[in-house]
Amino acid sequence: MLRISVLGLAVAALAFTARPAGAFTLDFVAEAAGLERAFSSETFLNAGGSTIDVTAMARALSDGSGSYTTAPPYGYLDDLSGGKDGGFGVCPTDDCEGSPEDNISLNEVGILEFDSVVEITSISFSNGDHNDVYSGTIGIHTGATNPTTAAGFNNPINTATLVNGVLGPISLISDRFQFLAPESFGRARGETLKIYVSSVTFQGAPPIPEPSGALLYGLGVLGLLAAGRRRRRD
Ligand SMILES: [Ca+2]
Ligand SMILES: [Ca+2]
Ligand SMILES: [Ca+2]
Repeated sequence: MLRISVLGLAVAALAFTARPAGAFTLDFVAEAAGLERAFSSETFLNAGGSTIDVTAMARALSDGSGSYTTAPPYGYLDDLSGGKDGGFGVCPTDDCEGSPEDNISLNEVGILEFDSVVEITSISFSNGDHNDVYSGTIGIHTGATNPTTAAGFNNPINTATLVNGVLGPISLISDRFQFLAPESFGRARGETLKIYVSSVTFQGAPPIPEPSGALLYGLGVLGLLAAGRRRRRD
């Protein structure tokens, strides 16, 4: 009887701890429209007007055979090509205007850093030809560490699960996400194995269960009742 009451109060208490309201979409295709550019780091979204900032950056795998062993690459926003979506890519220099190196290719890593923990629920990708991504494995690494190999990425996702280039619904919870193209997971290279991150949909992280004021109050009342019962029995 007592256990059931405590459980009921705990459930009621959790219901009060709601996650930040709303889902947000970070639309890199829209961000790039008419304003294609390279950046070392750039903040893109102030979600909900005040709550969540997202900063995009780039780095290279340090053990890779790519051409970035000396200088770090730049993040890049690539505009439409032939009317087809591009988005967030990585450029080896600060200028990829008219260059095919503007996407995330072999050993390049695109990074999104949020200023609070979020849950990513879907991601859309385009490939180097600005078509939907359908082949290979995309690496998404969550957390603060910087893996130096593709194998070190903790969320390698087979793109066979993508529909129209969209990965979702998924649940990736972190404040830092790193993206690696299919090219980095094998010897094959080609435009179909490069990626742009076209858009990311996310919401505030699910609440971590913790005693709330309501639960503590409920437990206090139960304690008083139990004490009263013990006193009567004595
Ligand atoms: Ca392009
Ligand atoms: Ca371009
Ligand atoms: Ca590139």
